[in-house]
Parts: sequence; C-alpha cells; structure tokens
Amino acid sequence: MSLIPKSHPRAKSLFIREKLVVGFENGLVAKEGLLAHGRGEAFDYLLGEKTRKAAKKAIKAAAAQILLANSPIISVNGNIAALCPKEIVKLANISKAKIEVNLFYSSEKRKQCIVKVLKKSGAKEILGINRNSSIKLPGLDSARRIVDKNGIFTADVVIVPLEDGDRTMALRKAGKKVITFDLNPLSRTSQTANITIVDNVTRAMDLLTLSCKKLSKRNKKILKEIMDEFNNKKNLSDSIIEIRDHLTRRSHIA
Ligand code: PTJ
Repeated sequence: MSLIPKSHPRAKSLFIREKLVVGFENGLVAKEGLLAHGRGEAFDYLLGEKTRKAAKKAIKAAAAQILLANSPIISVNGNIAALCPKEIVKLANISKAKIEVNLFYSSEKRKQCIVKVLKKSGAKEILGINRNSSIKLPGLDSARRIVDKNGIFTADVVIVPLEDGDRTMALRKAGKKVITFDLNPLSRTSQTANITIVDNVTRAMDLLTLSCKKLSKRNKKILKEIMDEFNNKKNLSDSIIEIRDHLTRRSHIA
C-alpha cells in the first residue's frame, strides 16, 4: 500500500517515483535506472512538469514517422516497463509496431520479469528474448548491441524511450530513423535522434498513441509533409527556450 497521501502537493511525481521503486523491487528496473529517473525528474521540474509546445510538435512528427514506417518497433528497457507497460502495448496495437526488450544492464532474469509485465499488459509477441534470432548491431560495444534479427535489426523506425546515446548513434548509422523520449534536451540521445520528444514518457506515450490514431486517417502525402516540416535541432532549441522561459517566470515570482 502506498504511503503517499493523494493530497500531497507533489503526489503525482511521488507516485511516478514509487512505480520505479516497485519496478526495482520486482526485478524490472536496474539500480542505475533509479538514478536515471532522478535526472529525468530534475529536468521535468525545470520544464514545469507539463507537455510543452515543442513536445507536442515532436509527438505529431513522431506519429507521422511511425505511420509511414514499413516496420516500426518499440525498444523496451527496465524503466519504461515499470512506468508504462500498458501504454506501450496500446501504442504497439494502434501503430502496428513490434515490441522488443533491449537492456543496457542486461540480465536474463530482468528480461523475463519485463516480458511477464508486458504480457500481463496485453502484449502478444515480444522480441529480444530468443537467443536463436539474436544478432549484433554493428558499431556498439554495450549489451544493447544484441538485437533480434526479426525486430530492431530489420526495423526502419525504432522508438527508444529513455535511451543512452551510443545506441542511438549506432541505429542512425545502420540507416534507421530513431524516435526518443528524453526530458533532457541536451543529452546525446536527444541530440542524435531524428525526433526527440522532450517530455516525461508518462505523459507523452499516451499522447503519441492518440496522435497515431488521429493521423491514421490522413494520407501519406500529408504525413510526409508533417515530417518534412519537422526539424529536430530547431525543436530541441525550442525546448531549451521553454525551460528558460519557465525559469524566468519562476524567478519573477520568487
Ligand atoms: O533497463 P536498462 O538496463 O536498459 O537501463 C535503462 C537506463 C535508463 C538505466 C539506461 O538506458 C541509462 O542509463 O540511461 P541514461 O543514459 O541515464 O539516459 C536516460 C535519459 O532518460 C536521461 O537523459 C534522463 O533525463 C531521461 N529520463 C529519465 N526519466 C525519464 C526520462 N525521459 C523521459 N521521461 C522520463 N520519465
């Protein structure tokens, strides 16, 4: 039972933190994942814990990119499995994306815990767990290099929530389009991805699913226009300005 009173002024943030801790206790989240969450929380605070305009723009571009893909895939790590397993499955169903478990601090035990949670959330097929179909992604030394040949290896669009920069670079070099969720607009992943959603994944994942649903009625030409209009570097710069503006407003109140 949660010790956080619903009336606590920061209850929402504390509930999200609690999900991570429960995920850690249940074997889903790496110890380092708790630290990664702390860094995310700090950036969320600076953003004002809101989905800003730049993030909404990135979400729309990401939805267009996913709908135009031949073989999209969602890469799942420990944090994301603990934070929003149901939302991942919803996005996969709407967008016809595959799901693959891919860990930085890899362990078979943790993979099995993540698979269990995803299945409980309604996932039918989960890649990244069958050694017979694993293959190395070139240009990468971490455990993330082991991918599924029917999944990330052959995908054209890879969605990587809460990622480390190395793999984003390796995926780009392999010719894939990379979509990430990262609250830190300065991270290497943010700077390297094709589309960076600077927002808390707990807010943005459902918004991406909604956007995929809405845009699925549009034709390919319109989807392509949405993507062509999007510039990730410009959008990241807009996110940094949003943080600056939020801090300026706060400094006036203080
Ligand atoms: O489960 P594993 O073994 O695959 O490991 C996963 C982690 C997250 C530990 C691993 O990928 C890692 O170390 O990531 P980094 O390099 O710490 O990067 C995580 C990024 O996600 C940071 O830039 C954080 O600011 C950001 N972040 C953290 N929480 C959230 C977030 N972005 C969006 N929403 C969040 N809730």
